[in-house]
Amino acid sequence: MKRLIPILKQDKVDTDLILLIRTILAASKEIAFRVSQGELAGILGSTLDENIQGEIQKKLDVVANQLLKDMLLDDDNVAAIASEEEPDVVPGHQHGKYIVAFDPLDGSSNIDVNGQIGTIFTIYPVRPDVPFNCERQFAQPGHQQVCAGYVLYGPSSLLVMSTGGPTRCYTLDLTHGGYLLTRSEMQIPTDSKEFAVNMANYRYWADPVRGYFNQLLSHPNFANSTLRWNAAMVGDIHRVLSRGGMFVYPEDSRVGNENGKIRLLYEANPLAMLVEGAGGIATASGQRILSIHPDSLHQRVPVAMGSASQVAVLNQYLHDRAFDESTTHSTN
Ligand code: AFP
Repeated sequence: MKRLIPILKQDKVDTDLILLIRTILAASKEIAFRVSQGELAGILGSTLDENIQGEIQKKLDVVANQLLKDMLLDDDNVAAIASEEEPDVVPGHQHGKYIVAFDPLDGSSNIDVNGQIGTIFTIYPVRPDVPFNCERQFAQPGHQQVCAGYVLYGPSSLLVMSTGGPTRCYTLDLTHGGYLLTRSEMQIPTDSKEFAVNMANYRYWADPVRGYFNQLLSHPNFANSTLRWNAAMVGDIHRVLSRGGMFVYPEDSRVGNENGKIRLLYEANPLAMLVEGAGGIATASGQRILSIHPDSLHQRVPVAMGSASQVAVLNQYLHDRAFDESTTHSTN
């Protein structure tokens, strides 16, 4: 089986970028080890602190964030860091070539139940036109990512990553501590009966979103549809990449969720790059996620990504309903 670094060299990835990816993966191996230790490492449960999203931080969130931050700040290639667990940009090295954003542990609510969790990361080239350590460094649309990936800590630890070409999957080999290539080109089936959405949020959705899911649950055209929900986007997207389906987190009426829950910079963009690299589509209110120009570090976006035909049907339905509503208003 092929090892990661020779594959990256074969893909002609810049040497400094390879070194940076190695840094992130070194941190991921530390996190994987602590996750596997669970209660024995004393890292289950919550801290007394809240992150910038107003969510109580889990101990493992804090540990994973610190590991990634410390190791990345030791890397001269890193100009700046952004994290779900950090309110502001963390300055790195003035002459660093890259900026890095990450969600150190996606799916935190699964930590204490031994469920799927993962680290999501993204790398952009540094912007030469703004100071190396300012928030505007991260105001780049997702199509400018030079690398996106996640490490899924499940029964085995998997790395799914793209450096602009295909989305590849590697498995962490605990016997020698390296990632080995296990799927060289992930390909999302164009159609599937599976969908992932938190149906408990139905009461908060707008009418068109409710209408689509009513149809999905009851219309004969959608017979055999099956719901899967991990409460960890990284796990849901891994299933979608593996056997198709669609992940949806729409905007809703709860305070703070006007644009949904998923963060553009370190969740939606990297996962969108992986989904597109595997032949799927990734949208926010019908727009390609990778073309969105960010307006803030922790910006949220409503998300629909996965099998091309399934996401297209959803977007068409929402588009038609929006059109119906606008024509009804204009004729009244
Ligand atoms: P965390 O970043 O707090 O772990 O949140 C995970 C997440 O953003 C995403 O991974 C899940 O799909 C989603 O939240 C789950 O949200 P619900 O609370 O609505 O199930």
